[in-house]
Amino acid sequence: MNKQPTDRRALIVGAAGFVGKYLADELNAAGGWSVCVTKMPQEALSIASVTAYDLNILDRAAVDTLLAELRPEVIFHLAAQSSVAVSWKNPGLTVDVNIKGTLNLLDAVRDCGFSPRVLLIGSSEEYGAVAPEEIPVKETTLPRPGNIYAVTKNTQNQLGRLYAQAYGLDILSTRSFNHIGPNQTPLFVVADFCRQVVEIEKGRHEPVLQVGNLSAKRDFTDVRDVVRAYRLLALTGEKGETYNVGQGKAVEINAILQMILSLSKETIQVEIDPAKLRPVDVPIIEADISKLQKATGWKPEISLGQTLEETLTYWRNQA
Ligand code: A2R
Ligand code: GDD
Repeated sequence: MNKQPTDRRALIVGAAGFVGKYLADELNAAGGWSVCVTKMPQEALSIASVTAYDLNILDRAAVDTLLAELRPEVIFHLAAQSSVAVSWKNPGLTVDVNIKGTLNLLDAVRDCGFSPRVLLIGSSEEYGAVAPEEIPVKETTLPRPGNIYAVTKNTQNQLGRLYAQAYGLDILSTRSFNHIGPNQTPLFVVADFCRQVVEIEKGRHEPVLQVGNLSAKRDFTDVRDVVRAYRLLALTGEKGETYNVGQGKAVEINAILQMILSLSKETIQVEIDPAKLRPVDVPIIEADISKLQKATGWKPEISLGQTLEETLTYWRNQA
């Protein structure tokens, strides 16, 4: 893809995880963007027509240096400790990366001498245990974060709003609901279930699938729809605002499990693994996406069934 001098310069921070490559592909396919990405020094990342830089966001001086070198017009901040389960086990790391790391980025943007737009990727987990009458949640719903990851993402959101107000920075935030698709790590539920089914299909595991809390309801969107929302928000979202990014419909984890099991010919038993149950797991998280739709015209296009099929196929194609 030829980069034009007029292309918007995008920097994706934390691009070697699940979402980063999809976002780079989305920007490249849409055209009009010239894309650079960052990864942690130990991570491998190769994306066609994209330059990757090593960056640990806990190193403030390194953030300054990179911004001065690249002078991005839009920064997509994906870097995070992104797992709720891991945040219970490693709260210190989660606080460091998600709060101190974000602060380093915001301070670097404040001091860089130009005015990039920054899209901070937050989480639906920020809402926590809302009352039944507050479902689906709007951006104005009072957040009551119910786990360490959620607390850090809500702090990120508040820092973003504060820096936008106090310093006039062009910062906006998402609250992204569960996103899924091929290439996600099996720390997360759909990838975890698909990987286990394939292990059973390949005869590497007895036909018993280990699960956590099946009664939770979550709002799942294909990662390719999610990154399209991020691109559109970068173009037409409003400074200082927060946008829910989700499907707008919650589905019980048990229903997801049954859909995945129905895609396999194996007869598989389901067993609860107490280690997969969390100290707190809010019963339902469902998005009101009218604000996002009004701002961008976005709507999800990929069905849950298609995403589950493609994710299972992805795992079947792994060695
Ligand atoms: O922890 P690693 O080695 O997997 O690297 C992750 C990276 N990361 C960092 N990057 C720069 N400086 C740090 N100190 C640092 N710590 C972690 O951020 C990983 O490559 C990336 C995040 O990718 P995932 O964990 O796969 O998250 P995903 O699904 O791409 O979600 C993107 C955003 C995150 O902010 C989530 O909290 C949110 O969407 O849902
Ligand atoms: N991981 C996992 N494994 N979760 C399970 C399992 C299992 O075997 N069984 C049931 N669950 C339930 C969890 O208890 C939770 O209610 C739900 O499935 C989704 O869990 P995860 O897929 O681990 O995701 P998450 O909701 O904790 O966090 C993800 O979504 C957030 C947005 O809501 C991550 O992508 C976060 O980064 C993101 O912000």
